[in-house]
Amino acid sequence: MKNVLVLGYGISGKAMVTLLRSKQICVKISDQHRIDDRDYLPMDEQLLNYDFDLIVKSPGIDPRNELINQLSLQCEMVSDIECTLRLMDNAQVLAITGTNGKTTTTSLLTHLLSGLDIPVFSAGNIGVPIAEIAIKHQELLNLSLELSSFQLEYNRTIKPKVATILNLAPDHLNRYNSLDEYYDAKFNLINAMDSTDIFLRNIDDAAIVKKSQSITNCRIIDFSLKKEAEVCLVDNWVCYQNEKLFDKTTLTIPGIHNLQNATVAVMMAYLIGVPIEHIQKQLTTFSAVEHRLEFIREFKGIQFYNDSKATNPDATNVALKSFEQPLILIAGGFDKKTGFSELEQPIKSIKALIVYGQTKLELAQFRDDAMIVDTLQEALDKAVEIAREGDVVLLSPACASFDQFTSFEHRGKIFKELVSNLAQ
Ligand code: UMA
Repeated sequence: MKNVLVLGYGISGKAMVTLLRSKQICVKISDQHRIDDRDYLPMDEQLLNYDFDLIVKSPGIDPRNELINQLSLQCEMVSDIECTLRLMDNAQVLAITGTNGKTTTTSLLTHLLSGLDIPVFSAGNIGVPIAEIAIKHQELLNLSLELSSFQLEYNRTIKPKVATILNLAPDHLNRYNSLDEYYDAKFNLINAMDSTDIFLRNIDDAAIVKKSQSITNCRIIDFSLKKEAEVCLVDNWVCYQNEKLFDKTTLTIPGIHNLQNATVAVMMAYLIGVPIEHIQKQLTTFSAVEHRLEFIREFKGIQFYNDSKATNPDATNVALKSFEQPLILIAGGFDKKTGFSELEQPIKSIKALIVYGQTKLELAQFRDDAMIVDTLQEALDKAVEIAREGDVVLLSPACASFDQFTSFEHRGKIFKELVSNLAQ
């Protein structure tokens, strides 16, 4: 690797450039916005005239863009993850993708691997560019890697020791031409794995089972919370073969989806040789990830939860199943063209629906009494007006945030501020 073009100068692009320069590799940088750097090149067809031996594309750049497509035909194009791993020989990679639960599982895995002789770091879609880890750490380490479909679009060489696809559900349909294409991008995760590597397969997910029929390149271990499998529930225990891994009642994170996330994280830790006593001890001290079914406060007997990370209908569906109290749902946001049909039934059975943002009318059609407002502040005001003691007010948008916020973290932070400011 001598001459590399980095496309996109966001957090992953910047870390990538720093890493490449630290290895004395010639770098050019291109971004749709002009940046102040001696190696900047405008993002236009002039790029086709250069002779690069590798192009690193930031995940946010759509590969269907004409220029990007032409560049990828002319030169090998990879993600920042793939490029960084080619430059790292000190990492044992444990990789997690799927539509929902990635961040919780990645964080939990990191927690389970903490306190051992080998240090562990979370990286990838979780918000930490992998190149940042490579710059700072040359020692042997475990990498708990959260990967989005965007980061897997071209993958040919990422080779995790253990990998999983947690689940598959419609998302990002503004980026892919079909659901199949989105699911295929996720399955690129296992392209380079061999018989020494393990794919943890969720056999409770029909789409995963269907798409994984022809996998022969790596070892597969099936897990299920509903039926018998190599990893499954026996009474309250999640077991692997004859070994009791953990008692589900010791989990600190609620819901069946979190039991599944924990099963994966525990199996990954177990498969790389972490003692089961250490895993079980760590499990009891893990707390929920910010913006994911995060309890904010109780006000006048009403509980407020921030689930801003629910950026697709499946995630909201899971959140709705996690409560038994009367529920007031605040939903809506940027339109990713996913459609919301899977929310129709669950939304009918909750106490009230308040919608805001770009998708508000599409969501409102599921209930005649849906309350339609414009902003998150108005949505919260409405929720407080109608909520009674014992109710739960849940922000679980089922949509991305970009119509009114810069990110789901921004949206969640604002919501938490608004809730915290509710006067006693
Ligand atoms: N840009 C272009 N042309 C384009 C699009 C973007 O030049 O067509 C430029 C922008 O001007 C900007 C840069 O690219 O300067 C932004 O790059 P990026 O959008 O790839 O974002 P990064 O800041 O590098 O962050 C990325 C991930 N972003 C996306 O996938 C959109 C982060 O995931 C990830 O945490 C980070 O790398 C570190 O690995 C975020 C995300 O929204 C959280 N992920 C999606 C999701 O979870 O649903 C997939």
